[in-house]
Amino acid sequence: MADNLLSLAQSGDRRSLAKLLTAVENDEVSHASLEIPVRQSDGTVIGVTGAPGVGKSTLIEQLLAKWTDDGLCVGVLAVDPSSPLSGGALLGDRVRMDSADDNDSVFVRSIATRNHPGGLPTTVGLAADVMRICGYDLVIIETVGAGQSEIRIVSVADRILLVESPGRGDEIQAEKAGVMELADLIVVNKSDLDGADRAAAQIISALELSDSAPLVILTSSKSGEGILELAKQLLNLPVRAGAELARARERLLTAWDADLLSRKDINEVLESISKGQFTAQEWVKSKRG
Ligand SMILES: Nc1nc2c(ncn2[C@@H]2O[C@H](COP(=O)(O)OP(=O)(O)OP(=O)(O)O)[C@@H](O)[C@H]2O)c(=O)[nH]1
Ligand SMILES: [Mg+2]
Repeated sequence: MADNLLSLAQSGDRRSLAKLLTAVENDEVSHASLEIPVRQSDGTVIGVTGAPGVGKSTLIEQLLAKWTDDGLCVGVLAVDPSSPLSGGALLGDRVRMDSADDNDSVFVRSIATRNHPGGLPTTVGLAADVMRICGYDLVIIETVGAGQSEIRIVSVADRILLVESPGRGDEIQAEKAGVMELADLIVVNKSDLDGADRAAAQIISALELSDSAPLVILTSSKSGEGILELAKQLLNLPVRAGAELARARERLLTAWDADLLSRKDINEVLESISKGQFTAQEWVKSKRG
């Protein structure tokens, strides 16, 4: 059944692609069952992350307009935390991006993160790979970058764009540290607002110590500043050695976690640890032999 959906989706049938992505989301298919290889990183899957409200979706819409004008087909995966708090904003996203979805060269899909402890990056990775082999030249993954689990998701991407905006204060420093390490490009969006230059200068000075700092660009979805440059840069982002290593680390941890959590005896192990029959460290050691 999934085979059939895949070949229909590859021939351009959008409903089949939508159904196939649902099967991916529900963990009903895998790279193996679909007989598709795990993609090698080639710069075509781009993660876009950043705090809530910095303008990620608006930026993506503008990039879509530019790229599709240039003849590219683009898939978008919006990773949806499904929390009641951000539900409103995300619903807004869907409505807005759905208008882009009328266009045959764009396919937008939300993926819910609930009920996916640890397994989500694998799901998102497969969804991106499916879009790529169905003819989408680029796949953009939008995720709200607020914690470790989002870093994991974003590490599925070949290149990472971190979006910032002015006036978010110093609290950004701590939260950013992990993602900055993974980013290939940092955008200070909303450059039409006060404080954008200062925010960019702060980021650049925070990066001064690193060997291969990511490029920092100012953009505004309102005035259009920097959008064309961003669209161009994202298609040709060089691999940043430090980021590649940091992403490899996240991918390894993800694969390791997924493997561990899929053990048949995982519930017994958890129960024994919770009852104090052995410690987590003891169990890990015993498995290492
Ligand atoms: N002034 C200004 N406002 C912007 C700009 N880009 C986006 N906004 C506004 O910022 C708000 C949030 O934009 P979104 O694109 O939804 O931000 P987001 O990062 O996708 O938000 P979440 O998905 O909820 O994390 C909206 O009200 C936008 O109109 C910009 O360049 N300048
Ligand atoms: Mg958004």
